[in-house]
Amino acid sequence: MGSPAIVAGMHPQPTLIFDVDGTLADTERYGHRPAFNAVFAEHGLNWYWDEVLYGRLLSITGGKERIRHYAEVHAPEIAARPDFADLVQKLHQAKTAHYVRRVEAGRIPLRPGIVRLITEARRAGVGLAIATTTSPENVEALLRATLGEEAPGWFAAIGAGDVVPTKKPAPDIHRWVLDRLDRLAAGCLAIEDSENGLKSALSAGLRCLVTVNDYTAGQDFSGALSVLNDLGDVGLDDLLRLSA
Ligand code: XBP
Ligand code: MG
Repeated sequence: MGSPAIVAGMHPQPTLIFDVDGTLADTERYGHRPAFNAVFAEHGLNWYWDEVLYGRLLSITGGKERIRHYAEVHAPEIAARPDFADLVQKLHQAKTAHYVRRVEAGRIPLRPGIVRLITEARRAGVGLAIATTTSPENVEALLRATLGEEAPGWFAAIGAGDVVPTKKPAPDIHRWVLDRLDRLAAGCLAIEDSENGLKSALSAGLRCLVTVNDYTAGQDFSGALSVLNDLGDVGLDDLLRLSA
C-alpha cells in the first residue's frame, strides 16, 4: 500500500495551471498586436488595430475569431467574399509566424515572479500546466525563448488554441487540461489575467488567482481568490495556501 498521500487519485502537491497571454507575459502588447498589424499591412489591408481598439477586440478570444469579428463589423465587403474563410486562415498563419519571430528574438520577457515561481514549483514537485486560447506554436516559442529548450517538457499538460471546440470564457480548455492531468479541479489552482479566463476556470470548477495587466484592469473578477498586479511578491507557499 503506498504512502497515504500517493493513494490513487490523490497527489502530494497541487498543480498550477497557468494562462499564457497576459499572465505568463505581456504578449498582447509586445507580440500579438504588432504581429496582426504587420500582417494586415503585408496583405494590403488598411486595417490597423491601435491599443484602444485592440483592447476592445480582446473580448473576442482566439486570433482567427478576432480577425473574423473585425472584418464582419468593419469590412463587411471582405467578410462577404467567398474566400473569406481561407483569407482568415492565411492571415492568422502569417500572424503566428510573425509572433513567433518576435518571441524568438527575445522581445517578450516573462512577467514579474513567473521565472522564480516556475523554478520553485519544479524544485518542490508542484505540478505545472498551461490552459490558453493562443496557438500551441506560440506557447512553445515563448517557453523556449524565456525558460530554455527543455521548458515545454516541464508542463504536464499544455492545452492551447483549437484543441477544444469552444474558447474561453467557455470551460473547455481548463476541462481538457484537467482531463490530461487526470486530476480533480480541487487539487489545482488556475492563474489568469482576464475576465474571460477567470470565467473559464471557474466554470471548470477551479479556484483562480488573477494577475491583471493594462488590457484587463477594470474587468469583472468576481469569484477570483485574489486579484493582484503581478506575482512579483508572491511566494510559492502563498500559491499553495490558496490552492489548499
Ligand atoms: C489570449 C487570446 C489569444 C491571443 C492571440 O489567450 O485570446 O487568442 O490573443 O493568440 P490566453 P492566437 O489569454 O488564453 O492565453 O492568435 O494564437 O489566438
Ligand atoms: Mg490571458
